[in-house]
Amino acid sequence: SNGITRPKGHKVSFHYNSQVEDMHFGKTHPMKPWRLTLTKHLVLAYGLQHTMETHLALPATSAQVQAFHDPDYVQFLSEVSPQTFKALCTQPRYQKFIPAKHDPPYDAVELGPFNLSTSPGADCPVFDGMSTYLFLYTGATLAATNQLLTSQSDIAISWSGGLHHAHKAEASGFCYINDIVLSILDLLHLFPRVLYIDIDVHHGDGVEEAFQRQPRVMTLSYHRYGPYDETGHRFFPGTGSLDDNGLKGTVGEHFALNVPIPSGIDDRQYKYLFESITSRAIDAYKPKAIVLQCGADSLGGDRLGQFNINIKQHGECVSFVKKQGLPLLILGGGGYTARNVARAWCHETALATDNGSNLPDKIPIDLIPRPQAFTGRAHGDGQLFPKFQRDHKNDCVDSELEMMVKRLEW
Ligand code: VJV
Ligand code: CA
Ligand code: ZN
Repeated sequence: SNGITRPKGHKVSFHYNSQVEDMHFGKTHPMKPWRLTLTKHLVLAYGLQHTMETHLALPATSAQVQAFHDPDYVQFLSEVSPQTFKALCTQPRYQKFIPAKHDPPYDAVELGPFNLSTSPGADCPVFDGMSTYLFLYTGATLAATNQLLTSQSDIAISWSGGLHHAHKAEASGFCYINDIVLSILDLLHLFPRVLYIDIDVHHGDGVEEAFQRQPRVMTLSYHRYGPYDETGHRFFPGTGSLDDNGLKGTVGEHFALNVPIPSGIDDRQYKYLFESITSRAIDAYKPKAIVLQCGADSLGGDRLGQFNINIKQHGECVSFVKKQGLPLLILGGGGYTARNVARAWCHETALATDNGSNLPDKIPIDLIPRPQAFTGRAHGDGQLFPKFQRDHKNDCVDSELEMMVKRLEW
């Protein structure tokens, strides 16, 4: 009735459990699970639930998580809470995971095993309900993956997933369980080659590392990368240079691609890089399935990001990948200016269901669940939030971007 239609010729499923919304990493921690509440409400307000299957996610099991992660780490994560943390830390089996000593600025927070901490400034804090949160976002991504494996969906969406920094036995950068690695391991049971694409502003280091010896997975990350700052650090996590191409001397060499980008990249420049490099990668690699991590911290105005990308261009990356017509898993990731995360991910949900141009700027009033929370404009017209959008110094030189594309041609 409001112009929203079902997609023609393909099936989309949306995997989510609202329980993840109630979690708090800490008072001023940048990661806000309630951005997922905003996303969900915007999706519902536009009636997009009628264009796809909505699946209530169940928690992943410890056995599923152990397909990638260390059993000791999984055990710890399944038991940890602010109440149990201290006692768990003293258990003998976890001693070898406690770092002896760490370098600044990491010494500002006291670290327990697995890079976990109860200090307020920690990247990976231990918080109330944390186990529930971790196993639920993983469960959502694995259910989405299963939809693709069984051909029940052509596109499966899991906005609470996409946590690309987690390692085998270590949390990193707000990520605890690497749902992406677990998903790709499942996809490899059926698909001979899987392409992973990561448009989060941060390097997808955890996924790249997990498959650095694996030619059946190609990882391709676009991210902010730059020189050392005054404090002796690079933009997090500091990896992902152009020369980082998979583990040298193994069959996995050449099956990781990295596109390091200076601050302030705009829509035109990002489109040029993304479309030329992604299409070359797909032509050469011929993947049978694609996993797309859609971190929204690459948007202009993000609290942590340093790009000037609009929602429209972010969405065009999704459309470009969708156009390939391969089984597609769409994941969330970073995104620290909550209202923009919701706008972007709702817009991309609409793109997945062929409703990209059907979202009016104003939400149909009778569909608004909580009127005061939104003022529409989910679809992005390239003019969103001008006062936030172009506030990063543009260090991107066209000729350098062009050279990068040339270097990545093979
Ligand atoms: O830059 C870092 C590491 C430090 C050490 C830890 N301190 C807290 C910050 C500097 C070197 N970490 C990054 C991690 C970014 C993770 C991005 C995750 C994703 O989007 O790629 C996928 C979901 C970082 N940048 C900013 C912060 N940490 C940060 C952490 C806080 C904070 C403010 C900024 C943690 C707690 C609080 N404030 C209260
Ligand atoms: Ca990235
Ligand atoms: Zn990020």
